[in-house]
Amino acid sequence: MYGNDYGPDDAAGESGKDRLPRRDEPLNAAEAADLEGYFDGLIDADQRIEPRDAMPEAYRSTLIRMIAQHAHSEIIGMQPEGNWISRAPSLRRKAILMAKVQDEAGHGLYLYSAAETLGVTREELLDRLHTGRQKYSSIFNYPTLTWADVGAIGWLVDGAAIMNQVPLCRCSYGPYARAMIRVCKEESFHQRQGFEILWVLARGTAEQKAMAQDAANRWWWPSLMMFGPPDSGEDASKGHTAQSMAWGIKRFSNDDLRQKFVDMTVPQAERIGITLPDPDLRWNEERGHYDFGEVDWAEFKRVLSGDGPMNAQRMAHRVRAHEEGAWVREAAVAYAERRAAAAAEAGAA
Ligand code: BYC
Repeated sequence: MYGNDYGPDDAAGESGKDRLPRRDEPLNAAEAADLEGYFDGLIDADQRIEPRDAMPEAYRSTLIRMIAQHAHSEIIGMQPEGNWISRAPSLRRKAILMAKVQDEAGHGLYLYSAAETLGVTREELLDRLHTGRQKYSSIFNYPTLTWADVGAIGWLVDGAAIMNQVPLCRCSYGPYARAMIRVCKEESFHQRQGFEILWVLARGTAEQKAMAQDAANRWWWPSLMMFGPPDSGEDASKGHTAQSMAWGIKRFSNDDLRQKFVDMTVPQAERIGITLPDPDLRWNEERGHYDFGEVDWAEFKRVLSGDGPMNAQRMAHRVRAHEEGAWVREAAVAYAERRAAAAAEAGAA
């Protein structure tokens, strides 16, 4: 077992805390005898935990839950947008949308790989998804009714995703933090393409403008739900946030990120020329933030329990795609085995 030997040079490390020296030798006897102390020391020094470091079981299982849920969201998130690839309004829009949906598949792959470093297989994670034992983001249980929804997903859903994921580039678990760096770069492109779709529609015909407004109306509240339930003030002890922040997995509360998202997005809506569907939305000079209305948490709970508009369809499609893809997985394994056998034979010769 080794100490934490990655990290300070990547996107992490603005904490200013002293770093433990980089390690490239096994733990000494005292460190090995006090693994919990060693783990806490790494966390206190704001260093990365790597797969080969000892870690408390609860830290490991929290990360498996969170990274797997994130990976599942990426691949289920391909469905609402994939719905529009064959109907994109121009060749340019189609090419951009295909690239974006492929990016989401890639994000799923990095994230399943990151989860696998915690000692769980991809097959097991997919099985947990398909049997409802793990979740994916609530947001993907809403339908994409018009082309403007593709714009709203890019602008609002990817905008919310970036707000949540940029701090995850500083997550204490190395493989997740490193995966997030590339994911966030791609998400920023996605967010801009969504903004641009709505910008163009808002400058089009009256019908196109109405379509952009309708999409924003339908996606605004579900986007605010993406950040998760309230976890500050009197809700501070609810959910996983306090423990995950103590472990350096989460860097901000759900409520803080939601507020940052609202503050970032309201001026963007004004620039596009669409209104956000919240009569309580207004700048609060004293707080230096926008006030906004109450999220419908009963709706969030309904969607999480499987009763959203698209839950059944999303899962049925996912399971079908997995079953129909069995031959690809079998062929890939057979090919890898044949190559390995050929390499072994060449090595023996
Ligand atoms: N949907 O204590 P909390 C994308 C659950 S991909 C469903 O705050 P935590 C994109 C939560 O799991 C976007 N469930 O939990 C892809 C927990 O359940 P349990 C996905 C939710 O984990 C393709 C309970 O509620 N991003 O943007 O500390 C195309 C209590 O919550 C949700 C990520 O996954 C939700 N929205 O914080 C386009 C980012 N929210 O264990 C775009 C990584 C909460 O009590 N994940 N729950 O059964 C995270 O940052 C955190 O896991 C969350 C929740 C902020 C989401």
